Amino acid sequence: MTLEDDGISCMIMRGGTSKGAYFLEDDLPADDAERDDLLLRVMGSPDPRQVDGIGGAHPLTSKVGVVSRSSVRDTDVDYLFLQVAVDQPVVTDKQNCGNILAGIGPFAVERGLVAAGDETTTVRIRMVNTDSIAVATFPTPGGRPRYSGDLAIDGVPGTAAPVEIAFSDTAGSSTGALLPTGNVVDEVEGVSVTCVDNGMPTVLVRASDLGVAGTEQPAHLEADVNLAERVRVIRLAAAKLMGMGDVSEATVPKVVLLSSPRAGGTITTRSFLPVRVHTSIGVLGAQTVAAGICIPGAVGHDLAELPPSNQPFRIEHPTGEFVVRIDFVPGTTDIASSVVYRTARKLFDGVVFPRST
Ligand code: NQM
Repeated sequence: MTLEDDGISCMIMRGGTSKGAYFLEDDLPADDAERDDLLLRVMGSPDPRQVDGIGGAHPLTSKVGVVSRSSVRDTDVDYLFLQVAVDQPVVTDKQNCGNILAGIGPFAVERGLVAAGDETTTVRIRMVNTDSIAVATFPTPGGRPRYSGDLAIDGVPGTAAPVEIAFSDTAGSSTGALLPTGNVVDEVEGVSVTCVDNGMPTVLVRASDLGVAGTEQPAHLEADVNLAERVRVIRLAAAKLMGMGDVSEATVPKVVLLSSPRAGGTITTRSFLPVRVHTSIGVLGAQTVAAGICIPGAVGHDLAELPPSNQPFRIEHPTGEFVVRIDFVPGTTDIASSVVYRTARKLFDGVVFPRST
């Protein structure tokens, strides 16, 4: 029998504003190339509609979380994030994902990797992509994850149970430094940019420098072919300065267009994924924007309405705002830790049958 005939145990979850397929590492091939080939066939890639697989035909719904018992002391589980391209035969582990992360704790309890606590459960998660730690806490009354609850997050209809996620070592976790080029501002392709990495390598650009307001809806920005080309060349050139090499096949760094806040928040964002435009903003993406705009002289610093200390950052995006609480090392703009609230929901649990090779 083959995996095509027997299928593979799989849970589909919404994690934050994303959706993905969650697997136990042991249920997937040990060889990375074989695993990636299998995941393309599970998700239905490459195909713009992913019609022959379970992918959702958008980068935000073509994601995979791979979970195992942690081999590292002081953490409970290892979480490897894999982005499965929609219309290309590409699976990449080069980026992390804080939205799919929101489902990892509940999934670990569902699969028996972590014992549930009495009312709530805290799971220490090693994010393998960036070798950094996230601590997730969520309700588990009666020993099972409870998904229903009262928390609304922008970009998701309705309400669900909160998943609190605390991060402590995100600065430079993908590139080695909060400011990977060593500069607060670089000139790239005639535009001032700030390259920053607080968990998600990102190139901050003033929206007005690219001839847009920064409040346009994603479909409008995606339809602008001149803008797409400017974003593409800026990203490729900035990535070289960030020490990331040729990123033409990679999904990082992201390019985020910044403009002043319009709804009482901290800053307005439009985040390129890097081709499609995010309908909200990523978790680590939002934390990276927050970290960047705090730095005096950085792109966006003069556009931002920075919150008073002890108040959260409210990062405005196309479907609302993303709230992130950041604790700084006293007297500096260095990030000590951050906390976000997400929700996650089990949508389906069963067996998935990949397309044959
Ligand atoms: O930045 C999309 C998402 C993400 C990433 C992306 C994310 C994060 O919203 O932590 O969550 O930027 O590709 O799922």
